Amino acid sequence: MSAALAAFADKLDDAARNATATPQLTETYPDFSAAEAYAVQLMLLQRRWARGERRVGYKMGLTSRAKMVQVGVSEVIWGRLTDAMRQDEGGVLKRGKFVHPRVEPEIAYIIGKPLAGEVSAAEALQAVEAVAPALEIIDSRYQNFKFALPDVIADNSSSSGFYVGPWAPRSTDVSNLGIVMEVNGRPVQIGSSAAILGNPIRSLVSAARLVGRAGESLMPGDIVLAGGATAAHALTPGEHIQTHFQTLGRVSFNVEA
Ligand code: OOG
Ligand code: MG
Repeated sequence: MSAALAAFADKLDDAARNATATPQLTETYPDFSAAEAYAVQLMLLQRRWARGERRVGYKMGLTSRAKMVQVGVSEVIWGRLTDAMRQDEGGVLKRGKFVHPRVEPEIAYIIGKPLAGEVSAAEALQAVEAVAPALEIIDSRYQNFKFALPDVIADNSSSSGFYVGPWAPRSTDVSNLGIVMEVNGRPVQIGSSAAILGNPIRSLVSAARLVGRAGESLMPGDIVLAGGATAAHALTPGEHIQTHFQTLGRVSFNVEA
C-alpha cells in the first residue's frame, strides 16, 4: 500500500512541476481514505523538502461556506506551506507555471509561541505574534479543478502560492473586516473575514487541533493562512489583482502569461 501511496505523491509532484493536470486519484482508487491522503501529502512535501524547500507554516482550507460551495467539499482541511510558495507582494505571477490558478482573500497569522492540540480561541490568540491581510494562490493539480475530499488533501489542499501584506499587532480585531477583491479595478468578490468560521481565530484553533493530531505543532515564525473568505477567482494574464482589507490594508499582484 505504501508503494501505491508513494506513486500518488510522485504523480502529484510531477503534475505540479510540469503544470499539467492529472486525473483524480479516487477515480482509480475509490476507497482512498482521508488518513491515507494526509500520508500522501506528507510524502509530497518530503519530495519538496529534499529539493531544498523549507517549511514555513500551514494553510487551512474550506473554512468558509463560499469555498465549500465552490468546490463541493464541506470539511475543513489543511496543507503545508514552503518558502518557494511565497510570492512578492506587488510583483508578477507567471500564469504558465500553474495548471489553472485561482486567487482568494485570506487572513494570515504569524505564530509567536508553540501551539498544538485542543486550545481555546483565547489561547490561540495568545500564541499569535501578528496578523496580516493575505492572498492565496490555489491550483488544483486535478483535471477541471475537480476533486473529492481525499484527492484535495493529497494534493496539499491545492496550495501553490501566497502573498502576505503588512503585519498588524495581535490585538487588531480581525473578526469582521470588510474585504473587496478587485480585478483591473472592478470588484469581483466582496465579503468579510467573519465568513471564516465566524471568526478567523477559529481557523487557528482548528489548525492547532488538526496539525497536533498529525504529531506536529504550530511553531514560532510559522505562517498560518486561515482559509478563503470568499469564492476564488480564476486568473488570466493581464489581470491586476488588488484586494482591500478593512483596517489591515491592501495586497496586490499582476498576472502575466
Ligand atoms: C481547496 C483548498 C481550499 C481555502 O482557502 O478554502 C482553500 C480548493 O479550493 O482547491 O485553500
Ligand atoms: Mg485558501
